[in-house]
Amino acid sequence: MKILLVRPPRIKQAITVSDFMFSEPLGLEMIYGILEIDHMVDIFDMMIEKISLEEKLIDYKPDTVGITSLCIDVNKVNEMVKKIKEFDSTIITIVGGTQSYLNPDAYYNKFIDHIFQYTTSENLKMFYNKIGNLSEPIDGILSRQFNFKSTGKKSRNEYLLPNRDSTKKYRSQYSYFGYRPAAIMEFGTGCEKVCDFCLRWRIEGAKESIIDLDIIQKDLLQIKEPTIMLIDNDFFANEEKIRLFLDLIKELKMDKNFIVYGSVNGIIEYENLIIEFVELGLKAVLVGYESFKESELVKYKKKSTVDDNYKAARILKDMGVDVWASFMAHPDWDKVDFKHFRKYVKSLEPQISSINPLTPFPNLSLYNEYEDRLLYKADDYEKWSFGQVIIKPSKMSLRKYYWELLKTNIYVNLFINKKTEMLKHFGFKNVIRLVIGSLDSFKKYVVLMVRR
Ligand code: B12
Repeated sequence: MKILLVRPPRIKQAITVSDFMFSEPLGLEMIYGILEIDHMVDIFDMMIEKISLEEKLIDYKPDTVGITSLCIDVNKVNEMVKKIKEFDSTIITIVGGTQSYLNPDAYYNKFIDHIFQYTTSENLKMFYNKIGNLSEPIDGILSRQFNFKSTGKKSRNEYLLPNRDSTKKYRSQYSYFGYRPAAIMEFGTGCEKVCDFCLRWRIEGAKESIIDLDIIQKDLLQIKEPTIMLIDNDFFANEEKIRLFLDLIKELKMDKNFIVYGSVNGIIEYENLIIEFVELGLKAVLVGYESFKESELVKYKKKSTVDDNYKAARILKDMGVDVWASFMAHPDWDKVDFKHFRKYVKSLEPQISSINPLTPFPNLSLYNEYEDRLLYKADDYEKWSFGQVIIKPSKMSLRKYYWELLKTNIYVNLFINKKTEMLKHFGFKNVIRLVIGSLDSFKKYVVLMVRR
């Protein structure tokens, strides 16, 4: 069987971070690792490719095309499968990824044959061995021939050993902020913090667990890039986890730059372990400070306070670790709030900051809370990028709110983001790439503002 695995192209009209954070399609590399044993497989990354999908179909002649997808990709994926079926109706079309886990119904249409709601080595092997000849539904797979009904067995995506060589031709372009090339991997899944605005624990579960160490070890040894971004929801979740990872990279004599997502609480609690991690290559931590208001942190069910944010910032600064901070703009902020917020960001002294409007994704309880203030419908997929204002502001017009966001972003980029430090760490070419990426998001904000 000839299998083509595709990542959809960038969604031009959506506000995304993919100009700064542009990592490999890890999910596709994982299924490649399983499927290559019995089949001929190729990955086609349309975020990079210059040739069109039609050209690839003519050239590769696949029997089946599998597409990965995130929330904003739905319309594009549905357009792609239609084109594939029009090109050759016998090609079997399959969709997987975060969107099919969270909202598979977005794909119930006549151009899609199967949806992987969750993926395990077991359902993958079983499905691809029986493909085109299914007599009954398979766990985790919603097939059109069974009216998109599965067996009802619930589970989650399994973390499999990716084949990193499957994206060899693209790897030099995968990056994380200024680090390029960079690989991504996960060491522990799940998150026990269960913050109200966050989707990640809904995808991976509310329980922390370490991934099979055999997979981790094999994976660490196959990664050739000098930088590894660990995509764990909170790398500093507990002492045992950090200890285990540090011992492992010491044992494997890894000489890499590491970037992690880390919680404020973890930074404070495991300061001593983080000092050790810095000696072993930790370069930057993505920290969700989220807000300057105590009341909002409580409402978001964040387990940290405004004061904790300052403590964490001080700890990382003293260790010389870069902080890539993220914040959420609340729709009830007024002009004065934005002003206080800018001051607050400055006082935390992060190297880089990003500010996203609060996004009550349909799978979150926040969605019901803000349902009557939503500016877009749940199926306006391209709008749900976490970069666009989704909740109607209460203290100013939408245009003024966009203006405040734009002003804040410009202020942060010009006066807070540390350009000289970035130049030192990332080099001229990478900084230019980041600046161009920021200008592109500014441009999109200006368009949104003017259109209002
Ligand atoms: C790495 C990452 C990225 C990478 C690339 C992701 C990719 N798949 O292409 C980059 C940096 C480019 C990225 C960008 C964005 N991301 Co992102 N990202 C992540 C992150 C941190 C990890 C995703 C990951 O690799 N998981 C591990 C892999 C193995 O899981 P997986 O892809 O689901 O794959 C498994 C299965 O689904 C299955 N599978 C996957 N595809 C397919 C296909 C087939 C055919 C089959 C059979 C199976 C299958 O195989 C795997 C095995 O189990 C998650 C957070 C998280 N922890 O989930 C956010 C996350 C997925 N991103 C998110 C968002 C919102 C975005 C952006 C829109 C943000 C923005 N404003 O820019 C952009 C969109 C980019 C674009 N299209 O232009 C949201 C998704 C929300 C949603 N409902 O879809 C998440 C959950 C973070 C969040 N905010 O909550 N992201």
